[in-house]
Amino acid sequence: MTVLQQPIARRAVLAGLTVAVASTAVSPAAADDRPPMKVFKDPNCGCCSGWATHMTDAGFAVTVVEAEDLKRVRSQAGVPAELAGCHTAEVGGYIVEGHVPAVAVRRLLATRPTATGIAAPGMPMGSPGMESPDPETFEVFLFGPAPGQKQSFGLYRGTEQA
Ligand SMILES: [Cu+2]
Repeated sequence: MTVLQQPIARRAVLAGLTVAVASTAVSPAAADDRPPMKVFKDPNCGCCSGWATHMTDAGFAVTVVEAEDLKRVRSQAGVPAELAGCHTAEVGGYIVEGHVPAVAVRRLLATRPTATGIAAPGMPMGSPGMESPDPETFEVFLFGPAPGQKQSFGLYRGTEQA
């Protein structure tokens, strides 16, 4: 090891220690944590704004990006066409497609499965942003990273697990 490399190696060790300390202290801090989330939506989509508000209320630091070509955003994000919703979000290294409840996103970020992301395809009645007096039960899917890879991430009704 050269003299120049040494401080970098020491810094890496210190960074590792910082991560270890932070993860043991995660429980009390979790409530104040505001994971940054980017929401790509069509400028004219009202239910997309409703969903962004739901995520903000649930404690995410949401940035809305008005996108002209959501189909392109979706395909670049690796969302299979059959799982398409009306908006696409990025949070914690994952993609969240459509009207997924915040509790499902929290579970995704807490369990960190090997996947591209989760999706609530279509426009489920009663889902966050699609509030309805007659909510339906809808499925959230975990998808990727391999093309076509998809499994259930649970059934939801309104903002909660069904
Ligand atoms: Cu919608």
